[in-house]
Amino acid sequence: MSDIYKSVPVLPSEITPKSLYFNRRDFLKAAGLITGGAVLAACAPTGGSAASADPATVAAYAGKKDELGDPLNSYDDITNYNNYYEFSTAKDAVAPLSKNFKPHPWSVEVSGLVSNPKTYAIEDLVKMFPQEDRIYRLRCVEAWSMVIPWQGFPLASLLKEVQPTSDAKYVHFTTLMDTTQFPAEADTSSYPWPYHEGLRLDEAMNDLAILATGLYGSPLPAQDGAPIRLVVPWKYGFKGIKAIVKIELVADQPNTFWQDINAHEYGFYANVNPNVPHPRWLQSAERRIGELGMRPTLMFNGYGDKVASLYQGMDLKQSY
Ligand SMILES: Nc1nc2c(c(=O)[nH]1)N[C@H]1C(S)=C(S)[C@@H](COP(=O)(O)O)O[C@H]1N2
Ligand SMILES: [Mo]
Repeated sequence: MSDIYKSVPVLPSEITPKSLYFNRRDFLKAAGLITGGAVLAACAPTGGSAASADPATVAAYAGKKDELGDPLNSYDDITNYNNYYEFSTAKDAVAPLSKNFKPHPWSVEVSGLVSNPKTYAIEDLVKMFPQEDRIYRLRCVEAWSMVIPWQGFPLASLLKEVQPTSDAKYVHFTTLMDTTQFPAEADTSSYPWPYHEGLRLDEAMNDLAILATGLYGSPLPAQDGAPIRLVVPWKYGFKGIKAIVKIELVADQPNTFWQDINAHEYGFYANVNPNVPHPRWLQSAERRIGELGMRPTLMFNGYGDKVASLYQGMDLKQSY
């Protein structure tokens, strides 16, 4: 890691404080500038973010819940409250700034320690693997969370296609580097672009880990990582890298974007853990976007029955 990143202010949480964000949304709603909840008109001026969602498809998710009984966050919240530093560090600025992002044509290179390296066109990935519905909680390290109905396919399905060799121990993911589409990437002195992330191979093979290509039954909006992003619901949200162009199988634990910025605050594993406080944010509780109070944060974000065995014998305090 280069020293230049150490001085960077990290994750300036809540640049738009939630109270302001929601007051502004209420104001815009009252002024008739945006529509609420699931009843999005296809051309509603929601900052351009909802243009591709068919309102009937979105409405079909009304009343759905996750396996803990938590209701879904609205399409509107999921597509207007985003962390995506390639566009902006302000959550409500991402949707309007990503309006002209081009998720097609797009290909994903899968390479490194594999028997069958291959570059896949995004259309082929969507055709090759049945797109499954997965309702997952997303818990950001900044102590907010959402419930999101994703469509996608298990990362394991793709890894099985390329056949990792016996030397492959980790998976390294990279976001598109394109300063014409992501103006913030021009400033490489502030952030170690492109965004990059990693998983241990056995984590990547876990059935909960998916590559998402849609949400609410509609194509993945630019602000949520179109055309393809990682979702690993038992880990903090920053592990869910957006706009992936490369997946490389490697022997050694790869660096991650946030580790490169501040390894003391952002670990490689980053499993959701209410018992390990973060230097700047509460981790024992979280605010579900759309709710007023806090709710307790669950170990592994509530997915421990499916993933805790991956970490047997590991000091989970170190895993942060
Ligand atoms: N390429 C890229 N991926 C990213 C980020 C980012 O800034 N750039 N932010 C991460 C963070 S901190 C979170 S919480 C989630 C947010 O996903 P969402 O906006 O779809 O809710 O995306 C993650 N993936
Ligand atoms: Mo995050």
